[in-house]
Amino acid sequence: MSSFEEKVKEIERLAAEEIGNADAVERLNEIKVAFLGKKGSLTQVLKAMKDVPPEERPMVGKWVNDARKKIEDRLTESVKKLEAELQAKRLEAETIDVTLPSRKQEIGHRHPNAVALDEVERIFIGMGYEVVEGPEIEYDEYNFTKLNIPDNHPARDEQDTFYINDRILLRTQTSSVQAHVMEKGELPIRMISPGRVFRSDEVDATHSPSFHQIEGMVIDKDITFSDLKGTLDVFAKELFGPETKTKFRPHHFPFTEPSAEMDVSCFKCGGKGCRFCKGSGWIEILGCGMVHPHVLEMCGLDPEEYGGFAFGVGLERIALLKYEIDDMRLLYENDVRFLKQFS
Ligand code: 2U9
Repeated sequence: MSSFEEKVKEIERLAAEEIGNADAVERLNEIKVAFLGKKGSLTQVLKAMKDVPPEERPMVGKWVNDARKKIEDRLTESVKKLEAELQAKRLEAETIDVTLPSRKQEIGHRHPNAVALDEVERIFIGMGYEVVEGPEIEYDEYNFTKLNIPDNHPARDEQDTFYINDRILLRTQTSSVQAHVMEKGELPIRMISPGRVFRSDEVDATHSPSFHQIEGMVIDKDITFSDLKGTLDVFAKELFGPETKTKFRPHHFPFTEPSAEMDVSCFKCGGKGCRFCKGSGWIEILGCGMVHPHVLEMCGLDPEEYGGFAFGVGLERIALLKYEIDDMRLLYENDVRFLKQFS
């Protein structure tokens, strides 16, 4: 064997050995440069061709080319193999075990106000009432004047009412919605108006500057105080259970005459007296009365022909009582740990 042939074979053997030992694509690139690059060992052999007799040069050229081809093939094959191994490792690291239990997602819950409102609406819709909503920003005329609360009435005081300007305010009661409906003059009226109201109150366990009311009103011919009592008695029994008793105490509101407050027998102790009803056996629940003739007149109705009753109840008060929550602030914080008790 000529020394050239031996040299080429030796280079080929060395390259094969180094390619076999390479453990990274970068290393294979280095090997490529070391053997096949401009200054590579195989290229050096070609450069030494000038010392070869001309008739032997084609033979030497063939050896070199064959060796180059073999080294290139080995390199390509090794690159492929290493990349496949790398990909396999990556896939293994990224494997997801789809049989593992998933992390529990906290989902939202309905607010006690929303649950209580649904219940109240269901009861009144069942008695043929319509649910009407109105604007939270009102004219003082609809919030006060038409409800028989004159200019000098203490309820208009800055301390109780958020005024936007001297005629426009954040409504302090949803009765303003009723005043609008009466003015439309489509009679008879049987409606409730639930919604947010605003009063300039300090926050404590039973007060908030923003809370919700549900006010109701019936206007027709020949409506009596017995209609009021019967309707609200049905409402109380539906809301707190069929054994619930009701009691009406005289009261005063500017927009109703006569006026009353309704108590329900304590649904905790059945009326015997307990901590819940502070020993009295009764729980105050709402205000009510016969719509004042002045109010009817100011809203465009003839009090000689039409009359009716009205009532108002605080939604938060219903929610606190029904779900036995002892601090109203819990209703405004929206802490999921609190809300999750309600479905
Ligand atoms: C018109 C005429 C009269 C609605 C009424 C009450 C009594 C009442 C309060 C109870 C607690 C609201 O949530 S609360 O602060 N309301 O006591 N509301 S009679 O009377 C009306 C309504 C509309 C045109």
